[in-house]
Order: sequence, then C-alpha cells, then structure tokens
Amino acid sequence: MEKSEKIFVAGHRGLVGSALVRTLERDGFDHLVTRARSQLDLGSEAAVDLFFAQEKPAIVIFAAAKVGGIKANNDQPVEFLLDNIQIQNNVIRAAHEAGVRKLLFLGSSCIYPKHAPQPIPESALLTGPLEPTNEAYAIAKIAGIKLCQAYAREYGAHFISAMPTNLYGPNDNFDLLSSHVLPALLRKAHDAKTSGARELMVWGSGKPRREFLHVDDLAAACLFLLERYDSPEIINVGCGEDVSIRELAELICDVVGFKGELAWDTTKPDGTPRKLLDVSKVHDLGWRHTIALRDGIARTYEWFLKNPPRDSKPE
Ligand code: GFB
Repeated sequence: MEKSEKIFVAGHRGLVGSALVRTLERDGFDHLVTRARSQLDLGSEAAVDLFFAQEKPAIVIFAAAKVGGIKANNDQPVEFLLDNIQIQNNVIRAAHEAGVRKLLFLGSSCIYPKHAPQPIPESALLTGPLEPTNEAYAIAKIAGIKLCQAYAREYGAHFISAMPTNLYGPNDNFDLLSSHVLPALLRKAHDAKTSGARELMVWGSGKPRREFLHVDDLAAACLFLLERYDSPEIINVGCGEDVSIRELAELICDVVGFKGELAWDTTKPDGTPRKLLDVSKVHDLGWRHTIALRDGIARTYEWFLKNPPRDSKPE
C-alpha cells in the first residue's frame, strides 16, 4: 500500500475506526478520508454514491456498524439487522462502482454457529444454527461477507473479509446497558471502588468463555491483511487464548483495585458458551497480537480515567 493512497475509514469514530486512524497516521499514511455521521449518512444510498463519486478512494476499510453487547443485540434485532445490512450494502456497492482497488470488510466471531468446534476454524461458517442473542447481527455480517465474495467472484474485486474476536480498548462504549462485557466490568469495578461498594454485579453464570483482543492489535492486523492478503475467503483475527467471564471479572477487579465480592445476576443471558477463534491462518501468514490481556486492560483503564463516560441509565 502506498503511503499516499487515499484510504476511506468508514466508522472512524468508533472503537475500531479510531484505532485504525491512529495506526494509519502513526505509520505515515497521509491521505485518510473520514466523515462524521452528521456529514455522511451511510444508510443513504444517494449520499454514499455521491461521496464515492466525488472522493474516489483507492482503499476502503469498513469499520462502520451498529454494534453492542449481548443485551442490546437481544433487545433490538430489527436495528441490528436492518441498519447493518443497509450501510454495508451501500458502501460495498458504491466502492465497486467507484473502482476502489481494495476493500476490507470487518465481520465478527459471532457469525459462527453457537456450537462450532473450538477453536473455531474459518470453515465453520454456515455449518449450524447461530446463537439466538446475536442472530440478527450475525446474519447481517454474513450477508456482508457473501456480498464481498460475490463481487470478487463475479467482477474480480479485491474485497477481503476479516473476522475479529471480541475487541476492547480506547473509545469503547462504556454504557452499562449497551456495552460489551469488558468495558461494562471495567466501569462497574471503577464505580464500585470509588463508591466503596462491597459487591460488583456480573451478568450470567460467569462460565462462558471469551477471547479478547486489544483494538490496536486488530488495527495492526487490518494493515497487515490489506498488504498481504488477497483472498475472498474469510480470515480470523484473535489472540488465540480465552478466559471465563469469572476470570475476566477477577482480572479487571485486580487491575482496577476493587477488593469486594463478585455477585451473579443469573436472570441475564450467558449467550454463546465459548467463542475462541482458530487463528492459525493469520499466524501462518506472519501476524501475531502483541498486547497481553492484563496490559491491555490496564491501558484501557488509564484511558477510561482520562475520558470518563457521560452518565448512563442505572442498570
Ligand atoms: O460482551 P457481551 O455483551 O457479548 O457478553 P457476547 C459476554 C458475556 O459476558 C455474556 C457476560 O455471557 C454476558 O452475560 N457479562 C457479564 C456481561 N457481565 C456483563 C455485563 O455487565 N455486561 C455485558 N454486556 N455482559 C456479543 C454479540 O456477544 O459479542 C455481538 O452480542 C458481537 O453480536 C460481540 O458479536 C463481539 O460476546 O456474548
């Protein structure tokens, strides 16, 4: 990739998009194009067409999505399905029509069947029923993967798709009702410590296992793949290790310095029992993560302390 190539990062204010911009700028890419939601509504076909016709980016990284944790996914299947399909259809089609040289579509590890073999190989896609709490989001992401593969097969487009595991880091969503588990527990541990509470409430049984990747590692992987990977076949991006939600909660309490007890709200869903990606394909290409979970949590907590979230509704 030339440093001067025009790169459009769709969704540059989010967890993933902001990490991509940080990494690209650090590496000397000096022709980035970004648009705030108020400037470009990716849900509007006409606006997206006009943007691509005017800007003609060479590279597109698709990091725009309606995302959320287990509760948001479960509560709003319509929005997760409709919004995601709409924006990805608009961007992928317009990218092809504007002659984009390469597009990277970001999916999610939730595209795999609920009872996929662990660690989950890329070949597990569409081999069984999905986890019901995130079926809508997963179906939208699978449609995006299939659209990229269709453009590659029918028109020879260089549209690739990476499947990141659960991500965390700066600019994450710390709202307790809509966030993922890691930012939620970081905030709860901080609030419990500062208020002198004795207990921290964790959702579910604590038994599900998840794999967590710092978003700066994902951003580095995206650049690596844009430069070295050109197959329409999906590729997993993770760290190759998972922890139970109980272990995660204990680790977060330790980093934050909360010394109280964990309590379990078993009225909340556990979701997929385990989600660990098989990362041998990306390892064989030569990419590996660099940020250990404990360090990544400590760095994210530092960021959180400097950027306290606006108050969300109580749980
Ligand atoms: O991160 P999370 O919301 O989503 O939840 P998924 C992971 C696990 O953490 C679940 C438990 O078993 C939750 O019950 N958990 C414990 C908590 N305490 C909390 C808490 O305070 N907040 C939250 N949010 N969870 C999402 C999908 O699944 O993962 C999306 O819904 C997407 O589609 C994303 O794929 C990466 O890992 O279960």
